[in-house]
Amino acid sequence: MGPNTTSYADNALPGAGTFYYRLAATNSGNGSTTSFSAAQTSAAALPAPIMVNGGFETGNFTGWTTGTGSTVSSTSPLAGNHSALQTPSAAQQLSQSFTPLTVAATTSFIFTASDPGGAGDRSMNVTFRDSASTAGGNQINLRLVDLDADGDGDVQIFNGTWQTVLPNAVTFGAPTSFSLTINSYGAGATYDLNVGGNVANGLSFFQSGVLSNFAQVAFVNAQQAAGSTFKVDNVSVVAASTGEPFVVTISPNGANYDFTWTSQAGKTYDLVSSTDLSTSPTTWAVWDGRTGITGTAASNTITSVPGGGPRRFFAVIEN
Ligand SMILES: [Ca+2]
Ligand SMILES: [Ca+2]
Repeated sequence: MGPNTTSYADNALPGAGTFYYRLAATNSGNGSTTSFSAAQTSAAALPAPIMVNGGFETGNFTGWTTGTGSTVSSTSPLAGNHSALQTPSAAQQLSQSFTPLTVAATTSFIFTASDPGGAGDRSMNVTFRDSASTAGGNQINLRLVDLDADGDGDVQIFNGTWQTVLPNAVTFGAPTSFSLTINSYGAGATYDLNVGGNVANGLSFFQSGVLSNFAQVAFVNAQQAAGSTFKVDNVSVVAASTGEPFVVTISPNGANYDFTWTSQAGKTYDLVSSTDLSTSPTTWAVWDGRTGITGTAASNTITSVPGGGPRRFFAVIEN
């Protein structure tokens, strides 16, 4: 970092957890002392895994709700040793519910589906529901069809009528990876579906205000033709982080220092310190009586903190 740099954003953290950064500052004014400080940064907490047994590697439907026609198959699995296999019937579905999400979430899965046969015949439906809805209620529906019976699968989304968003994008019988993100925009907004930002053909689709939250993924084989099947595997739901990165800035203030960090109302903060890094900052002593600092939205600043010698490490602890 260059001279007078007072902040650093690390966008390449491996995941949730607490990360420690050593900060060395050199003052060549008198050609002698190199001072050190340390700032502790916690990455914004990422949600725990949302889907249970999304790869069906338990060999059964642990975590899932099934209708008729659902089996776990070890024949030609799409990933690992097992996939879910769905055959058509009148009341079939394979679903999993989870704690309702109110942040953007991306659902991904691998699937393979057999050709439904005729023009417009359906093969696989995928439904996204909120916690209040049941089949036919508030939901976002996708389906795989072959509208023109050319042997290539077309992806449609229901928006009052079925809209084709990815024509001929799926080869029947070939494993296909698929993902889409459900977003919520603005205060109090309901979930919207936005497809197309990451697909090769550039087509897009937007449907607003469908869900009040996101709480279930369901796979349905609604094709009535005998013999139509699909497999699905590696189903995952990844929610966007809800927190802001925790950033600590240390600025010289005369002979002392000012500390500013991203903070939240309702939290309290302690400034702790140590002369070495051999112990965890959670065990460090409060420095300069700076404890129980009331958090305010966006950021907190404390001023005129003594540095305490040529080398000392600091951490801000969020409580
Ligand atoms: Ca699997
Ligand atoms: Ca087609």
